[in-house]
Amino acid sequence: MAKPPLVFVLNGPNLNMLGRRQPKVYGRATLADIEKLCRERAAGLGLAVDFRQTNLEGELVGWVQEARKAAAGIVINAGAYTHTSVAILDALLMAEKPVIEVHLSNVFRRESFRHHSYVSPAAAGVIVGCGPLGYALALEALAGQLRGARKKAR
Ligand code: DHK
Repeated sequence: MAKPPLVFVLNGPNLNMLGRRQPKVYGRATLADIEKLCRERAAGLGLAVDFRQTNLEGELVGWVQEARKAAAGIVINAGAYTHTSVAILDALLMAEKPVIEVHLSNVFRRESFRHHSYVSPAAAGVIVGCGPLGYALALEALAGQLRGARKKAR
């Protein structure tokens, strides 16, 4: 049987603190809970998941570069780097893979500096404010993108 397409689920700074970090904004789920949710949803969609978190911008850039060869698509919550990182945008544009951007909180109800995303220009879709469910929705959206790409290739 063919291997399931691999999706990188990449998480940026401070997301390792979920569960303890401003629960009113980010909820009580931990990153381990979100990883479990992703693995379950991915299995149902016929996808494999490589789930990672880092507090370092350069490491995120490296992982996006790695995805260029190793992954079929990318789900990314770049945390605060969403609002600052041209380097992550450049890496995502170079990856030429379907990208879905996720944010747990509704960034548009928060400070204005969170309203701008450097990730969005490289994203096929953006999911904000749905909490951990947003990751499951992102995987569903990505599965749809990958199915579409396969149909076109036939
Ligand atoms: C996570 C962060 O760490 C923030 O810096 C973003 C995002 C929002 C989230 O909602 O998942 O502004």
